[in-house]
Amino acid sequence: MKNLYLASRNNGKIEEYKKLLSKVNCQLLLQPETLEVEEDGLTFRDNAIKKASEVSRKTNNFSIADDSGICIEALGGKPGIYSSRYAENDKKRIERVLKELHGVKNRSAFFVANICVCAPNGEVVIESEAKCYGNVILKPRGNGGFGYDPIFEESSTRLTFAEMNNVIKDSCSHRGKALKKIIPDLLQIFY
Ligand code: ITT
Repeated sequence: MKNLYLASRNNGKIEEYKKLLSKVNCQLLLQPETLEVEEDGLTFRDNAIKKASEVSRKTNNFSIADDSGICIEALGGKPGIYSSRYAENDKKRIERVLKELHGVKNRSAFFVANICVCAPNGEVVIESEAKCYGNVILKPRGNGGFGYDPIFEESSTRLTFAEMNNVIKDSCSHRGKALKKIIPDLLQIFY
């Protein structure tokens, strides 16, 4: 069985990938503690490639990374690629977004996930991107998930990501949809 390093330090993402990759015949390993990747790209794609290729090269194994975030229309697409850096923790990030949207009628937003898989030499072998549309609600709802989940109400279900169980979130989320598209490619490498 081939190894696949998950190039992420985000526990919320890690839990999602453990389930999303359960049908792929790989040994899922976590990014080495000592490996720090600077996210200085200007697009989700740049950052996803950077994370996956550095982890692949340093571990000499396949790796998978995503760069993701929430883009809010009334904020001109912010926080976007800066979603994880918008404040020091999830609670403060949510507070900042709700404050910036105070009194704003247009609450449209979407999540993006750009996934990149690299070969042991750091070469990009699979890429995928997907979005999930919804609205930023007025106050948090639900106890599950991570990040901005409690304030993002997904359009088709009218549930926040934090109100969904894993199966529902994976079926409609940016990450779930981006990963689903590349399952056949992953199965060609990991068999
Ligand atoms: P890694 O780079 O180590 O994977 P990170 O948290 O820094 O962790 P990103 O740079 O891709 O990852 O930032 C993504 C941020 O966007 C994340 O920290 C959350 O704040 C937010 N985010 C992404 N996907 C999300 C989801 O499904 N639910 C809630 N928030 C999400």
